[in-house]
Amino acid sequence: MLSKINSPQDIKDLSLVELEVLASQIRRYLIETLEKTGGHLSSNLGTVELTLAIHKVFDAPNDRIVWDVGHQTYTHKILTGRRDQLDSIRQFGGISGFLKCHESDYDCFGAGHATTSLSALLGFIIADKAQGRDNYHVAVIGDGALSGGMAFEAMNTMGARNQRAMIILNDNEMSIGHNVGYLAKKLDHVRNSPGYVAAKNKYGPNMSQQVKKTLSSFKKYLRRMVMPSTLFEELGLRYYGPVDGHNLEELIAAMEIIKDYHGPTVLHVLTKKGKGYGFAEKNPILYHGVGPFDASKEIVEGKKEDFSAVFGNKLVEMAKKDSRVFAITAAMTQGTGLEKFSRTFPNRLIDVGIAEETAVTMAASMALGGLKPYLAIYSTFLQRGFDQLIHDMALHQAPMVLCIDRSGIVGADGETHQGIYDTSFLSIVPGINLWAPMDKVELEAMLEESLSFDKPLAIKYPRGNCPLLTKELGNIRENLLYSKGARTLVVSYGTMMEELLGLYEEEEFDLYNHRIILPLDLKKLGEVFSAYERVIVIEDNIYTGSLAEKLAGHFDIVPLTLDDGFLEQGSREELRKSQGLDREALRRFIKEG
Ligand SMILES: Cc1ncc(C[n+]2csc(CCOP(=O)(O)OP(=O)(O)O)c2C)c(N)n1
Repeated sequence: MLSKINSPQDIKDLSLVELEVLASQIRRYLIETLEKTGGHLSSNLGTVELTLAIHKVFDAPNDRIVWDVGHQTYTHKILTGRRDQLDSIRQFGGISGFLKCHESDYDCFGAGHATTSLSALLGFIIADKAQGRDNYHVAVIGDGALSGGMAFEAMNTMGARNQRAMIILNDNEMSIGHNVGYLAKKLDHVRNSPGYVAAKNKYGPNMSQQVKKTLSSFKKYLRRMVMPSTLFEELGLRYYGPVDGHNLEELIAAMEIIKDYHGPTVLHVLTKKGKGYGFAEKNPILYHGVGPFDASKEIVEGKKEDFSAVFGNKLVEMAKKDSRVFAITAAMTQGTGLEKFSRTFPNRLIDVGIAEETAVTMAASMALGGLKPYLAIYSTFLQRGFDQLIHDMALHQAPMVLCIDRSGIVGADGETHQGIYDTSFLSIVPGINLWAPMDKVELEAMLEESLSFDKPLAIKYPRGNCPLLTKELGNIRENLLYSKGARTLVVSYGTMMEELLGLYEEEEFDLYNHRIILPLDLKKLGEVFSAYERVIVIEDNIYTGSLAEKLAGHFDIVPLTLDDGFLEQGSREELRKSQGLDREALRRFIKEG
């Protein structure tokens, strides 16, 4: 059946039984494909029926369907003409792992970062109404994404405007890890509320028959749950649910009943992350994002020595001897290497949910309040806390530490996730100190040094393996010159250093490890640079705002950076090559200019 589905029109006339068969075929296709490509497995297995129901009930692309983050939209891609391209997902030149407006007319709004969907939906409602369109507006947002402030900002306006909209809350009790915060508890209450349990017990597995018998009694059931969900009602959104997100009949009936309500509604849908694939159901965190794997076997997590793990281990060591050390994460405990910290010091890890703005401001006041907070955050997500960096951290000179993970090229997640802007946007934050270790020794030394550092500090490091390159550390608060008396000097830091140290062994140039990126010590740099005929500055950051651009304002240097703009998806090697930053291109550039 799956091979005949080329657009949402092809599912409109399918019977319930046929849709159920299609759902299981899609699940199998997802597992078989992701085995080869990798991708966001658990979240996608959880949204198969939900996506089928949405495309059955609504008429995309005329009706607007906005997906939050977009990592759970593989079934949507399959149903909207991209089935045969799924095996290129997240690869160089292939389809995106998220939604992109230019990839399909059915992707009305692209994303990658969480919690933009409700604000985006609001904009479409206003635009469509203003131009006389009478289409439906649907947003799908996860319970994790709902922890972000933008969702509440948008609901606040939606409630006041009181225009027709359906917010589908895809509640699987998980963000990437377990969901946190009071809201998560509140949603949990709904699952376990006497009302829901009683209704489930009354209609039980026969809920579907109940639906068939009379839609109006199902409607009553949907509204019985108002009690535990006053949160939405108080904001002026009408709450319905919860419904079983893997029961197509329930889902379709609920959407049909609610869709013509004149104001904004919330349909609370309960799903299971990893649904239908035992290993992923058992460990949805591990299967949230996977590389290629063998579906017949459980993935065994190897011991990692990436930058995140080195950071996490070192922070545990520091916290043991200094009770001021606290860790902060915005829903990224696993990704940022803080799992061990969370087990060792559960009360000293503050997970604020997908709320980067709060994470930055809270870190600032924790620091002013006498603690030593380490905010571990991906470069790309720190973008959301930019105002807070200036207004709360810098203005107060708060001695907090930003531990910026996934700096530089990140790879398969593409444009929305590249960490290629951080040197640029941090460099305009007044008084910022920005350090970039090239390896394990430097990262550990910088973290150690940070304990007694009393100004705002950002330490940035890339995704992936943390090498051991240091032969001589020197004073970690200063930059380091590797010299063989050449006439060309290459200046770089962090991620690019591994490749450059390799080339240094083979080619005729000196190398300056500019690990203290900011502030610039112009006097010292002037002295160093004056000994060379040519100075090349190499970085995996866009040119505007880069170290290279700053140095070009003072010295005669040749920049080699990433191009300004967006950087697509692909492996780090492919992307470096596309930007002339791979080993051979670097060699040529250094030799020939
Ligand atoms: C602003 C931002 N912070 C962090 C992330 C990383 N992230 C991607 S998916 C995800 C969990 C989202 O949970 P939920 O919305 O419940 O979706 P689920 O995967 O459970 O379906 C997180 C934290 C992000 N994409 N954007």
